[in-house]
Parts: sequence; C-alpha cells; structure tokens
Amino acid sequence: MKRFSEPIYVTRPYFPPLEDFSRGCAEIWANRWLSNNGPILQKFHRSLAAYLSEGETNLALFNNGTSALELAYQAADFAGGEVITTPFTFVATSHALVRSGAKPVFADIDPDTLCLDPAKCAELVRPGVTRGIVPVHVYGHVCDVAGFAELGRRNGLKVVYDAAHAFGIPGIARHGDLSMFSLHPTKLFHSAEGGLLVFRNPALQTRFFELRDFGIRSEEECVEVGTNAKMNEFQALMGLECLKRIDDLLAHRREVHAAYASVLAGRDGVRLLEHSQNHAYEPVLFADRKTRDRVYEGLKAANVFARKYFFPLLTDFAPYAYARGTCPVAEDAAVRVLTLPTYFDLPAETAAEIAQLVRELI
Ligand code: T4K
Repeated sequence: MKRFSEPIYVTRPYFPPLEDFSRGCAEIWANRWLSNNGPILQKFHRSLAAYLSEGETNLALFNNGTSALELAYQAADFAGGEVITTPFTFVATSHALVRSGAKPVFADIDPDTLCLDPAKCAELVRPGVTRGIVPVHVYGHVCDVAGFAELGRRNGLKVVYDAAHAFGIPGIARHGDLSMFSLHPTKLFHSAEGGLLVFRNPALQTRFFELRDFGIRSEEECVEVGTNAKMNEFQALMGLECLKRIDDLLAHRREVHAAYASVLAGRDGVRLLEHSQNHAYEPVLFADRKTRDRVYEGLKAANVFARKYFFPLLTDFAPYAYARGTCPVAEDAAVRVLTLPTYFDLPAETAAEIAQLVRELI
C-alpha cells in the first residue's frame, strides 16, 4: 500500500506571497497602529462588504469566530432562554451559547445533508422559553433555509446561522437574522484567526462595534458589558491578502473534490457527500464505525491525517451529556464519518491517490 513521504494533514492554511504580506507590514509600521479599528481593518471591512455584495453597515469583524458567535447570541437576546441547535458540529457552536447564558437544546439532523432538521426543531419549541435556533451549514452544506425561515417566523424566534464553514457560497449570508463566518486558518478563507458577522439589520453594527470593544461608546461612556473581541491589524492584513485570491482558492477546492469524486462516487461501502457548495471539507460516510476507524488508522499509517469531524457528538461530551441519546441520526453519522484532506496546494492527483487508498482500506 502506498505511503506518502511527507505528512498530509486534513487541511493546511493558505499563505499569501510573503512579499505582499511584507508590503502590508511596512504600511502597519508607517501607520503606527496595531489594533482598535485600525486603517487596515477598515480596508479589510470594505473589501469584504464589496466581495459579499453587502452594505458596509451589514457586517462586523472580530478576533475569532467563537467570540463573534458569543456576541451574536448576546445581541439576539438568547440569555436566560433555550436555543435549539445541532449536536453535529464543532463544540464552539454550543459553548458560545452556554457562555452567553443560554441553554442549548439539541435537535436531530437531516440524514442526507447532516444539517439541523427544521421539522425536528419544531417539536422542541417551547413558547416563552425558546428564544432562537442556531443551524450550522456544516461542511458548506446549505441548511434548509426556507424551513428555518418559516419556523422562526411562525414562533417569533431569531435564526442565527453558524456559517463557520460556508464562506464563498454566493448569497449565503442573506439567510436568517445573522450569520457567523470563522476566519480560522483551517478554513478555506482566513485571517490567521478571525470571525465575521453579517446581519440583516444595519442598526446592529454600532452595537457590535461597542460589544467587541468592552461595551465602550466614547472616552467617557461604557453602555453595556462587552468584551475584547477586536481583530488586530496583522489579522486584517492576512485576511485582505487571502481575499485577493479567494476565486483561486474556491476553484482549487472544486478540483480536489472532482478528484475525490472520480474515484469514490458511486462506490460500494463509501458515500462521498456531494452537497457542499464551497467544498470547505471532504466528508465521507462508511457503512459502519469499524470500517471508518480502519480507514482512519490505515490512512494514518500511510502518512495521511484525516479527521473524524464531527466525532464524538457534542451530546457525548460532559457539558452536554444531559441530551445524550436524543439524536439518533446524528449519532449514526458521527460514528461513520471521516473528513479527507483538502487545501489550497493539495494536488488533485494526490487527492485521487488518497481516494484510491480509501477504496483499498474499505
Ligand atoms: N463553528 C464551527 C462549525 C466551527 O467548525 C468552528 C471552528 C467554530 C464555530 C469556531 O470558529 P473559530 O473560533 O475557530 O474561528 C479546528 C479549528 O481550530 C476550528 O477553528 C475549527 N472550527 C475546527 C473544525 O477545527 P482542531 O482542533 O481540529 O484543529 P487542529 O489544530 O488539529 O488543526 C487541524 C489541522 O490543520 C492540523 O492537523 C494541521 C493543520 N494546521 C492547523 C493550523 C492551526 C496547519 O497546518 N497549520 C495551522 O496553523 O480544530
């Protein structure tokens, strides 16, 4: 069986040309400005608004996705209530709820997209107690946005999308009240660390600018309890440089996906998930846990470090064990899923070789 000489990780961050980043650093030196809404951050903000075709007042940048989520939940007034969400996600989706004073209530997922199922959420709505819904566009699979819009409208609930995996999908930020994009280096588009909120109500922008800066409005006014969630100038510079290449980054993901699909699509014993609209991840489902774990170990022996995103399920972790066993579809997916490597300089031929290894290991 083939073994790669260099380790291949599930992902690698994109690095823009060093000369371009250095030119930006020279600008930072000249500005003598490092954080607190600096000029590079403002440039990044404007470039993002243009890329997303959003008004400049419809977004705000933060130091990472998790603090962006916490502040989104604070603005959505989730504290003291229940919020329905998915157990099939990264822990941050729910941790941010708890840290914002809300209780996560877990509903099951759709077996096809692995996204939260609005019909399952409807069964858990408690009038006067439920405040909102947090679906996740997991792997860049777009949720049933019409279903969530209807559920939110019917019950007067805020819909906050965890769109951590969904950057680059046209129009994705138009759904719900608010969407959070993670700009972590493991994401296809990043700012070294970072988070982005896009919201429909532009009046929220001032609130988010204050919340990310301790709740400070002016030198002599602190209007509410905020935190320090400001993006600094180096992060903004990295984001700006990556944004210049976003079309290439997305195109390359499509090539890698096509390479995986050319070997795995329609094969017995493995299902390559085909729903992603940005191919942020390359999830595959195996027939059972034993096969998944054998493939994971076999790939490791071949120097390929796939990851079991998202296993264990959130409801199997101590803080959320109160909901253990309540989401059978998610439990089944978590033990059978594996995400294969994909990143900007992974050659498509290497992806095809990894796919071949997967077939041999099944
Ligand atoms: N919501 C969802 C649905 C999310 O998936 C996430 C984050 C969030 C919210 C929160 O957003 P942030 O606060 O993170 O902005 C990673 C990431 O740390 C996390 O951002 C991400 N989701 C999650 C799915 O994956 P780990 O613990 O698996 O990462 P780690 O350090 O094992 O990195 C994975 C691989 O990437 C490594 O094997 C090698 C490679 N790598 C990583 C980094 C950081 C590099 O080559 N270079 C690097 O600099 O959590």
